[in-house]
Order: sequence, then C-alpha cells, then structure tokens
Amino acid sequence: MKNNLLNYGVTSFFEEKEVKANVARISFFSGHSYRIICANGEKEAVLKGSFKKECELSGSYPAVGDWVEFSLPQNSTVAVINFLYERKNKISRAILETGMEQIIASNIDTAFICMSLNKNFNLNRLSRYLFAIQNVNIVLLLTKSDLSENPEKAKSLIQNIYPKLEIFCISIYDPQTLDGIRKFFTKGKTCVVLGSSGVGKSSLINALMGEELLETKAINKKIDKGVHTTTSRQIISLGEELGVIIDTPGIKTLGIWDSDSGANSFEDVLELKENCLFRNCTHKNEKGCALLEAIDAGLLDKERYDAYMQLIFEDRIKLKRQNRQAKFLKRRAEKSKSAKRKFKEKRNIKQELAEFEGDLYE
Ligand SMILES: Nc1nc2c(ncn2[C@@H]2O[C@H](COP(=O)(O)OP(=O)(O)O)[C@@H](O)[C@H]2O)c(=O)[nH]1
Ligand SMILES: [Mg+2]
Ligand SMILES: [Zn+2]
Repeated sequence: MKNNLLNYGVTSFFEEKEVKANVARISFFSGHSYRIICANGEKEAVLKGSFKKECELSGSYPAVGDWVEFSLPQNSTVAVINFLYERKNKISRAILETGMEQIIASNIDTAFICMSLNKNFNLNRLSRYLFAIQNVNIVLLLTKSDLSENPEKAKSLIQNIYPKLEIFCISIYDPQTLDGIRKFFTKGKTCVVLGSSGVGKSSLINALMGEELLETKAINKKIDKGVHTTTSRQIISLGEELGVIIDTPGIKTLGIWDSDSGANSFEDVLELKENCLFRNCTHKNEKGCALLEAIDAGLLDKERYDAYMQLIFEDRIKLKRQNRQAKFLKRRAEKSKSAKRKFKEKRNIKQELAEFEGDLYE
C-alpha cells in the first residue's frame, strides 16, 4: 500500500531520514481530542499519560501540523501519542486569560494572511501578523476582490508600507486570480490560511480543491439540505504533488507570543534604530533618534514607523503576559506537588492503619 503520509508533507520534514511506521501528523485538535494522519489513514488519538504530564508542566501541547510518534493498543482504534518531534517552526498566539501559548499550526512553509477587501482590512492587524510570524514565508491574500472597486489600489497602498511582502488579490468567483498562488503548493510543502472568521479561508481551500470539502458560511445554510462537509480535519491534502494546506478557525486577536519577533517585517527599522543616539531611545521625541530623522529625510514611511511603534507597545503587553504564564505554571506545579503530598500522607496513614491492625492480630 502507498504511504498516505506522502500526501501530508512527510518528505519535507524528515528529509532523507527514514520515516518510522509509527510516525503521524496531527490533523485536528479540539478540547482534549486529537486526530492524526498516519501511513494508512486517519485516526482518533489521545496523549499518553506520562507525555501529557510533560506537556502540562511545559505548558506546550501538540498542535495541528506537528509530527508525533504513536502506538495503537491492541483491540483499540484510538491511537496513543507518546512523542513529539521538534518543530521546524510554529505560529502561536497568547491566550489572553492565562497568558498561555496556543499554537495555531506548526511546521509551516507558507502562511497566507487573509484579509477581505470589503471591510475586514486593517493595517494594524496586518502588522501584528507580520510581527508575530517568524521563520515562515508570509503571503498576503486580499480576498473577495470581486467586491472591491479597486483591489489593485489597496494592494499598492500596502505594498508601499511593506515593500518585500508578496501580495495577491483573489476572488473565488474569478478562478484566474488563484493562478498566482498555485506556485506555493508544491510537493511536501505545508501552507496555512490565517485571518478573521468570514474572510473566505475555507472557501479558498474549496476553490483550490475544486470541491466543497470544508464547511463555509454560505454552505452552512445548505447543510440542512444534506450537503456533506468535513469539519474534523484541518489539514487538507491537495495531492502528493501539491502538498497540504491547513485551515484555521478565525482568530480575532493574534496576541504576540514570541519574544524576538519582528525580524521578518521590520528589518530596516531594526537596523535604523541601531543608530539612535541613546541606547534607551523611545523613538518618540528624542534628539538624535535615527527613526525620526529617517522620517524627516523621507527614508522611512510615517505609516511604517507607526506600525512599528504600535508593535513595540504590544510587545510590552506580551512580556507581561509571559510573566503571567510563568506564574500560572508555577502555581499549578505547586498545586500538583501539594496534591502529591496529600496523596502520600493518605497512603502513610493507610499504611500505619494497616500496620496497627496488623499489630492487633499478631
Ligand atoms: N464575494 C465573495 N464572497 C466570498 C469569497 N470567498 C468567500 N466568500 C464568502 O464569504 C463567506 C465566508 O466564507 P468562509 O470561507 O466560510 O470564510 P472563513 O470563515 O474565513 O473560512 C461565505 O459566504 C463565502 O461564500 C469571494 O472571493 N468573493
Ligand atoms: Mg472557515
Ligand atoms: Zn530612536
């Protein structure tokens, strides 16, 4: 039988190394349930107890796109995940309440940031995505171009602020507009679509597949009429020659997680600020601030500067969040310790009781 993983990017991750029979890729995660793709198909999966403990302590669980090892207990259809391969990269967000990291997808080659041209477009949100995503090729898709009077104008405005960003205007109603992005879908590669709910991510995947595989808002209405949709899989194989694409549910805010983000989208600003007169320059009003001077000299776009300043501001919030996460993990570890202690105490009491009873019978 042909190895099913060839359709799911296995060659790009493991290169020449031999792929073991118990290797799988996580295709779905929700709450506590996983699904994995393995050599002969898709399976439900859970985390092995000891492995789960490790994840709990580190605060990092397997995520869609991860490569793992699993075992299949006899007479069971549910696989047990027991090992996580080191990720090539990951796209994360910070969960606001706990400050914990949530991995949206991992082992990605190209991330498509989707923003629709009707009312979803927001420069600040774009900057945040660009800032937060590292080690991944980023492409901006301006979706629903059929609804815009002048999609090319929007594109050129953004291009001025992010000269190196690849941007495409697309519409599922105009298949030719999809031709430009087909080059990203190649053997062994993994793409992911990111963006707010309703911008057309699932519709795009359906259009690329040429079939209504994923549930979209418009199709929702038709479900009552019995249209079949797949919702439990977020990794979709486009075929062995075209790699895979990961669909994601809408993300409202992409709380910035990584500490040294930004290198992707603001190299020039980072380089410029090395020339600020003061080491601790806030780039707001200091004399000798290289950024402000560059704006005056027309070397740095004011919008680009604003986008960068907004991100520095959010970076501070992020630090606070990470501190909160550290505290959260510490508290939980302490709790688990005290639970263990209680358990031990209970066992000791039981033992003492047993010994005492033993004494009685001697
Ligand atoms: N006019 C127009 N509507 C689109 C396009 N792509 C998607 N839509 C519509 O936008 C809505 C949301 O699409 P969906 O794929 O579910 O968005 P998702 O939440 O990002 O996955 C649906 O009603 C789609 O029919 C497009 O290119 N043009
Ligand atoms: Mg969707
Ligand atoms: Zn400065």
